Amino acid sequence: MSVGFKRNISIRGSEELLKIRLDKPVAHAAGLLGVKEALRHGFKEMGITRSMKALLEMNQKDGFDCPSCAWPDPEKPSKIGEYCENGAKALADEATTTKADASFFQKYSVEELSLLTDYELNKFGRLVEPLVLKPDSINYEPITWQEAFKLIATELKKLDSPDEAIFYTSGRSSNEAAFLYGMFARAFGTNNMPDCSNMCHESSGVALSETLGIGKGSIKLEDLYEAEVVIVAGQNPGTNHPRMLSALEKCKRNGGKVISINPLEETGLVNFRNPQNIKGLVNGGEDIADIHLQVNINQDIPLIKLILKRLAALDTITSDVFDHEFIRKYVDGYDALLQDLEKYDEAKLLSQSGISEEEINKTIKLLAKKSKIVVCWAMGLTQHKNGVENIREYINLLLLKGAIGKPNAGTCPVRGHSNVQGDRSVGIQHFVNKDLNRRIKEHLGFTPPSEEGVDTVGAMKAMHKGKAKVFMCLGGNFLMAASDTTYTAKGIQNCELTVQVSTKLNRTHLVTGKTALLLPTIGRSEKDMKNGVQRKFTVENSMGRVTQSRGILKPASDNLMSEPEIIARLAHTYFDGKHAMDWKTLGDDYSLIREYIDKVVKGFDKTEERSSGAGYYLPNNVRELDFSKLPNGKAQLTINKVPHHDLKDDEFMLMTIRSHDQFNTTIYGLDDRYRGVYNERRVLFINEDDMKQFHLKKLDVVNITSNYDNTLRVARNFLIIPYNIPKGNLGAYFPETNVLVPYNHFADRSKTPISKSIKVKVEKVKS
Ligand SMILES: Nc1nc2c(c(=O)[nH]1)N[C@H]1C(S)=C(S)[C@@H](COP(=O)(O)OP(=O)(O)OC[C@H]3O[C@@H](n4cnc5c(=O)[nH]c(N)nc54)[C@H](O)[C@@H]3O)O[C@H]1N2
Ligand SMILES: Nc1nc2c(c(=O)[nH]1)N[C@H]1C(S)=C(S)[C@@H](COP(=O)(O)OP(=O)(O)OC[C@H]3O[C@@H](n4cnc5c(=O)[nH]c(N)nc54)[C@H](O)[C@@H]3O)O[C@H]1N2
Ligand code: SF4
Ligand SMILES: [Mo]
Repeated sequence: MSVGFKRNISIRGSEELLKIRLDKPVAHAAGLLGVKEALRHGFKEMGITRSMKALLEMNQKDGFDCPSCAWPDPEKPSKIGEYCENGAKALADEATTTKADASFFQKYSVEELSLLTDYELNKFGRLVEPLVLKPDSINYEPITWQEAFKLIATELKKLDSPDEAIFYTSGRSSNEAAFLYGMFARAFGTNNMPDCSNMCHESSGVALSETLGIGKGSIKLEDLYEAEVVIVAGQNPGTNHPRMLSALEKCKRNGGKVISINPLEETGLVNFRNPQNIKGLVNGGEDIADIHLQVNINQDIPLIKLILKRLAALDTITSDVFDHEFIRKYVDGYDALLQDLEKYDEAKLLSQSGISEEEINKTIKLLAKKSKIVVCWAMGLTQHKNGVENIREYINLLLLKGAIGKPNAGTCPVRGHSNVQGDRSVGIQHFVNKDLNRRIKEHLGFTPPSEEGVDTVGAMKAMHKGKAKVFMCLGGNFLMAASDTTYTAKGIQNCELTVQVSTKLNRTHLVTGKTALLLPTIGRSEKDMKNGVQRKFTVENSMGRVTQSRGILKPASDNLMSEPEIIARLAHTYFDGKHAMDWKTLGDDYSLIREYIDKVVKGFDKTEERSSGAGYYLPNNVRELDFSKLPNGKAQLTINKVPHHDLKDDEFMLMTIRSHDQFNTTIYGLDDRYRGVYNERRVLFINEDDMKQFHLKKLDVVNITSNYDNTLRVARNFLIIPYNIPKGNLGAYFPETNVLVPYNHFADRSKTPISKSIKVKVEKVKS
């Protein structure tokens, strides 16, 4: 392939060419401006009629599930609309009327396209026909669906071992698509099934499984409404789960209190105007967080240890701070934990956490007599070396307070992608589940492999070492989502064939194996028709409720294929119609897939009928206070170490976070309204004292470097932004900073990359 193309295309309009503008962070989340923003995106991308029609059906019982985050809909949705600004943006992004067809790919080579930003790539619109990039070509060209399936089948058959193929999944796929995909990978012979969850809530899954016996949260949406205290730790709901603010608002109206634990004072937790009620539209809103504990990055463990120590001290006096009856009946490890807490010095814990004595006192006062406590969390806890321990420490607090397995109390790991939880439930797992394997054998008629496969980090390494030759992705943008972008890119380029089932153009389509296939699929909001009948599919939200989803818009092209059908037809071609499962028929009729899911996946039952309307809850042992699978049949208190980072004088802790205008690697726009940054994403949030100490001025240009295992990694040309963030801490956006995250550093046991605590230095390039 030739090199040295000039960057001769730009789709940035005059609006986007503006220079960076800074403003105060927006004080109020949502409200009128939120509604206006949502509609602006919708109208621009998909026209007024389509936008209004689609928005009114989003998250309604007979409509479709919002393609954005996994926050649940209320069991009784409001008729005037159950969506938020960012849900509307996600919809507009998917349902855009702009299209990247074969003539577009003929005009621009892969190399020319790769010079554009992620924001620009996404703006080219929907992928509308299957395309192939041949080894001797620099342009994608059209291919028929059948030829594409044959090509994949041929490459798969050439492999020396099934483990030379890797099947990645991103969390937007339906239960039906994910089930077929996972079963195809197993029928083909591998458990190489990394998924986006490995980079996301894997630490939660591990921590919850070993302490409470299920890798999912325990609360239902309605539990939040009457909780006495909701702790929101390491999560930015105003941007990433906006309708969670409505639930918190309800909780507050009922007298509940909210504690935010976060290095940043995130908009929305401060003041929230609910666009779904008139008061919220026009008036001042609700201050959501009663207490903000501005913790240092990755110092949640010392903070919680300090809180536990103080509560324990009070409990020795009054005996009613911890729930002793609950602990006796259901909890293991009480004495050991209390003994361990004695080892720690309170003053040291306080200084490590970065919180003031006054705030700690307020927190203790609030928590002491309360037992209806919910802890909500997301990536601020999971993406650290000690991610699993972080979560276990918060679970200690809940268990000591008896705040588990009762109404209005419990765990709430707030999931990311709209169906990431469902995908895992129906079998996207790289590890071996003997029980599942037994049922596959019994009901699907083939023997699945019994060796553990690779997760995301394992996939990156296998490709890098040339051990993987075929890499298929059901959605997502693996290159930009995974850590260590340069390392990952080299790995992907080692493959013989890369296959991307996608809706929109992204960088993983441009950094490819020797041959690459781009298979365009139907989005959530679109009608999935077969022989004149519309098909439905199912999803599972963050709280374990299974519901149906049915798109309403005309698909972006007649040449799209649904995800289940793509997998079914690939499997049919690969097995040449000779396999225990009738793949072709399954791809046509999803109700048959649901029948198989009911038989093979524990907890799914009569999904065909029960998924309609408000849907149904999957079983959850924590809600039943059943810990019989755990040691001594009890929930487990755990002893967790305080993390030490040993930063040198010129080193900082960097967290890589989301702006208000992106969904993971999909960049909707260049603004982060809630943090007051406009027209620019290459920014570095830093404390003003640190700026003084390191002689940095606002908008200075810096390079950020990390040095792990003697490898220097550099993210170039970031603008300095003074911000309310603890000293020694930095914030910058993902995925621009993924180049800094070392592939070999991840959470113990969950292997989630350390995207929220990267040791870095800052070097001034120019003022
Ligand atoms: N609009 C929109 N919605 C989304 C997404 C999106 O990109 N855009 N992504 C989806 C996905 S896949 C996910 S996983 C979720 C992500 O949802 P979040 O986890 O809310 O997303 P992040 O931006 O990664 O924010 C992490 C938060 O943790 C804080 N934090 C960082 N380090 C620490 C720490 O050490 N301790 C504590 N206590 N806090 C810390 C940060 O300041 C930030 O507020 O959102 C989902 N929803
Ligand atoms: N540094 C750093 N890295 C991170 C994170 C972080 O906080 N910091 N967060 C991590 C997290 S939590 C996650 S979940 C991962 C996200 O990792 P991924 O899930 O791999 O990435 P996304 O950006 O969500 O994927 C976007 C692409 O999905 C495709 N797509 C969208 N809708 C559909 C659909 O309906 N079907 C199909 N087939 N394709 C579709 C589009 O082509 C789009 O370009 O990133 C992780 N990486
Ligand atoms: S909270 Fe999440 S699921 Fe609900 S409408 Fe907003 S983006 Fe969609
Ligand atoms: Mo995620």
